[in-house]
Amino acid sequence: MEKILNYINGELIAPAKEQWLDNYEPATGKIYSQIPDSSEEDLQNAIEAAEKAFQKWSNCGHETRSEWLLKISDAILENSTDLIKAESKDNGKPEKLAEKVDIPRAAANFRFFAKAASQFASESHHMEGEAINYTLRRPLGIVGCISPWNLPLYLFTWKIAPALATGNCVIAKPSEITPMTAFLLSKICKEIGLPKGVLNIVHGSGSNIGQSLVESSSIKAISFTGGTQTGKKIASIAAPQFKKLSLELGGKNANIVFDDADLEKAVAASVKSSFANQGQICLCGSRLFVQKGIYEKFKSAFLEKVERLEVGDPTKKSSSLGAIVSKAHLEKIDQYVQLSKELGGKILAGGKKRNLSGRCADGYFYAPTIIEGLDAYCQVNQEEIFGPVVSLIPFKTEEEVVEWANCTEYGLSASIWTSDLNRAHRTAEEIQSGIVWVNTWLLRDLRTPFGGMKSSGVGREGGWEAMRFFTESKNICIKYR
Ligand code: TXE
Repeated sequence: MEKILNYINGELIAPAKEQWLDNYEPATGKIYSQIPDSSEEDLQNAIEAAEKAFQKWSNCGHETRSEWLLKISDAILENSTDLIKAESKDNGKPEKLAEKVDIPRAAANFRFFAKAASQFASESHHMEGEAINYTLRRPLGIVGCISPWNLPLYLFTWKIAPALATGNCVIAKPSEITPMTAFLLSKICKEIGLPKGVLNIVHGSGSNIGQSLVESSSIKAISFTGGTQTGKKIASIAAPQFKKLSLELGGKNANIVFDDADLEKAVAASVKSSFANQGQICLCGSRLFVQKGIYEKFKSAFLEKVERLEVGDPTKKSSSLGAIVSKAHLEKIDQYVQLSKELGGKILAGGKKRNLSGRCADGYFYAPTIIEGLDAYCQVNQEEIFGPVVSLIPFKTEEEVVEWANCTEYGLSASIWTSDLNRAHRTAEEIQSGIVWVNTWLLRDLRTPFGGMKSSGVGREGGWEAMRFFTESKNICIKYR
């Protein structure tokens, strides 16, 4: 049975207490590896390593850091075959999705912030004839990066890259449900000789090593992506320490199709935004609002495409949906679908687990599910399901759909489909979310601010937002007359 190891001070080592957690393959329901259930001792070793490395790393200059990040990016691409297989096996997603999205994006994250490191500058403010102010931006020190299981390497590297680019040393904890590609990343970093202690990867449960990481006074910031409830817990610990916090949390995103939308494009994109990654992307459009005039046409075209989606073995090219990440999450999804029936919802497609044969007979599979007939305020349309489940809701007017889109506690992203430019700008302005796509979905420019409002989080990732999050600014004023 393969044992995943911690990466501390440049070495791959077992947890001090030799305690391990089982790691499951979602497609087969079988344990296929073990991960460290790291403890306080492992964290202290990692902090010591990071403290030893910080002086040199924070002063080696942006060109050197930029070169190291490019080396990691190149090495990810060189190892992409293994990383793709590992990501799919660990998360349950189709290999073709890991190949198209997860692994290329992990390499792109390091490349993007390698370039950012060489361009990052700050401001000066001239008091004519009297003084000059300049803003000095210095790294925070040792920072913590904690990531979820849905886009494992993609989100793990999205935090680590800017933290390293700005001269911090990092202690990173991947989800205990999908640790494998983080382990492969640590092997890559060891292989290329990344200076010891600059990046430390500790594995284990959120309530154990995760919580210790947040609690430690040696950790000057936490960049977290995960559930809203966990975000609240982390904030309650970090806030009294005045620790910098970036929280990317849950979503219950609106996907709004007006009568004048390009029907074919809206349907095709809505299939993706409803079911990509088994609906386990916080940016998925789980509430599909369709204006009455186009509702029936949209519904039949959408249904026709969804019924053709294949739920299958993630290693098969023909599989559009792979396995749900865990048994517990599969049950959570099914409970919401059963609840929607009790609330009077009509199941237009799916609505139950999928039982596959062969090696996947005991895997965690769920049919892409479309629910109709539930109002915007019911529990199923208010709470995050985070699975291949979408609620189809007809609406009459722009005012009505904006009110419904904004009526949840979340505010992460939204999509709007219309050919009326004024309406696009008007509605985008009204929607309470950090990200709005018009006539597209998940089109990403890494320079843009990424994040949500309300219960979807605090702070923004991406571009200069991330570089500023991981630095402390100091204004220095020099009087010269
Ligand atoms: O979250 P969890 P999950 C949301 C998504 C869903 C959830 C799925 O909508 O609700 O996250 O991810 C660690 N102290 N997003 O279930 O449990 C845990 O070990 C410190 C939104 O993984 O919050 C894991 O590494 N750490 C997002 C990480 O937190 C703790 C995109 C996330 O675990 C901890 C992805 C604790 N007390 C998912 N408890 C977006 N907005 O982009 C757990 N962890």
